[in-house]
This record gives sequence, C-alpha cells and structure tokens, in this order.
Amino acid sequence: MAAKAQVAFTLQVAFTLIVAVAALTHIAAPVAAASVETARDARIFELLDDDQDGSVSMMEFKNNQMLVFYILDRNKDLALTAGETFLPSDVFANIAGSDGKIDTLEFLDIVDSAFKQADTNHDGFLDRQEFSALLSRVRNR
Ligand SMILES: [Ca+2]
Ligand SMILES: [Ca+2]
Ligand SMILES: [Ca+2]
Repeated sequence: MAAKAQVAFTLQVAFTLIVAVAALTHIAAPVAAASVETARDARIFELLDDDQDGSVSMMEFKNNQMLVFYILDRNKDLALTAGETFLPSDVFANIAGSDGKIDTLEFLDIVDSAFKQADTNHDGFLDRQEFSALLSRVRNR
C-alpha cells in the first residue's frame, strides 16, 4: 500500500473508533439526516474538548481516545481483538499486525496520525472547522 493511502486508511480507522464510542455513549441518533449529523459532530467535539476552550489539543484527543480504547477492550487485557472492535476483518488485520491484536502503542499510533492529518493548519489544536472537515472526509470515502 502506498504511504499516502496508508495515512488516509489509518485516519478512517481512528474515526470509525470515535464514531463507535459516540454510539456507545448514546450521543448518536441512528438517523442520517444532515442536521442530525451536524448536531452529532458538535456533541463529539464537545466531548473531546475537556476544558471547553473551543479547541481540541493533542492531549485532550489522546486522553479521550484512550477512553475509547478502554471501553472497547471489554476483557481489560490492554489489547483489542477483532471481536472487540467494529472493524472489518481486513482493516483490523492491517492494524493489528501478526499478533492479531491492537495494543495501546498501535492504537496511539493511529490516534497520533489521525490528529496530525486533521490539524490542517498545524497549530497543534483541532478547531471545529478542522474537526467537521475531517468527519465529512471520512464519511465521503
Ligand atoms: Ca480544549
Ligand atoms: Ca481485549
Ligand atoms: Ca489546527
């Protein structure tokens, strides 16, 4: 797989996980109407923005993604198996590597590249525009 395709690929995976946790925390309504999607994006953003300063720092992003990891890791062995994620098996296998599990380091790698991809002006923070641009990119794939 080419490097650029790989980046887009990990990005989509990271946000599949975010959307999964949003569903788990019953923020998401199972309706695809555009207005509902916008409202849901805003709620996810607020969830990530712990100090509510209107931007999501790398630290806020990582902390919240680790919460996602712990929620998905149902047997609490600090590794995600295919059954614990909502990912298609080929996507899962690509991240998990030969041991068939996603450990915390592999997970944080994905989170890190997702954040860097999303931070289009490279100021180390995600603002609402960057965040919704990212979510719509993931949706339109
Ligand atoms: Ca913040
Ligand atoms: Ca596990
Ligand atoms: Ca930014």
